[in-house]
Amino acid sequence: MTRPAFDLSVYLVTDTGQCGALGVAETVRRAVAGGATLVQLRDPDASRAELVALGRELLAVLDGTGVPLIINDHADVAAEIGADGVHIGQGDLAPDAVRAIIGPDALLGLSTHDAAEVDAAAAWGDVLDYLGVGPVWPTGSKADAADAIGTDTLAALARRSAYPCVAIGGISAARVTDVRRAGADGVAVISAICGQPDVEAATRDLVQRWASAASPDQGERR
Ligand code: TZP
Ligand code: MG
Repeated sequence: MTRPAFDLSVYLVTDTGQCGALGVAETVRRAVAGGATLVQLRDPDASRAELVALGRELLAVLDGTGVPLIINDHADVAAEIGADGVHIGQGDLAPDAVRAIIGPDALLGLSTHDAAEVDAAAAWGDVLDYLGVGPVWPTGSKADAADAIGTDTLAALARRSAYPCVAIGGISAARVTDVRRAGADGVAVISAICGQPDVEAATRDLVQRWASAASPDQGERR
């Protein structure tokens, strides 16, 4: 098992609509120039063929950058195009089924919303690599998002988790410090990057705020 090293700190989740005229590939290129550490291709409305084409385009953009490409939901697409990993939700294919499709060397993330899901995830051992936790705040980017959990619950879930945790949902630049203080390992964002007037600058702002925020093990809270 030789999974790529991964850094959850500024994790871009793409939204084709919010990327607008700039497009997903150019948004990803600029976000990575600004310091994004991980990219997830997410487009629930795309056909399989469109995902394969967009995924290949993003792999070309990311080639040589060291930034992994994760595919939302579609393990078969990830395997076909040679993406670095997959991110699944609670309602998707089970983690072991996804792992069988993507092989031992790809990354696998799972979305969680509460303590029961975080505890259940631990049973998957090294089938999983990281957890998504949220939505921390209400989000306009996912129509069927669960209720917001807030930063106290985020902190409790991050402490409880056997895996590194990336927080998601309503995370703006102004909220990055609170997320890091809660003990998460990163921020996953759509609207704080996609559709921003200056994608590279918006990403760099997230990166700098993350870098200058204290995590609980560095600061006063633990
Ligand atoms: N899953 C939980 S919240 C969310 C997803 C995909 C959307 C996050 O988007 P934004 O714009 O960063 O709130
Ligand atoms: Mg899903």
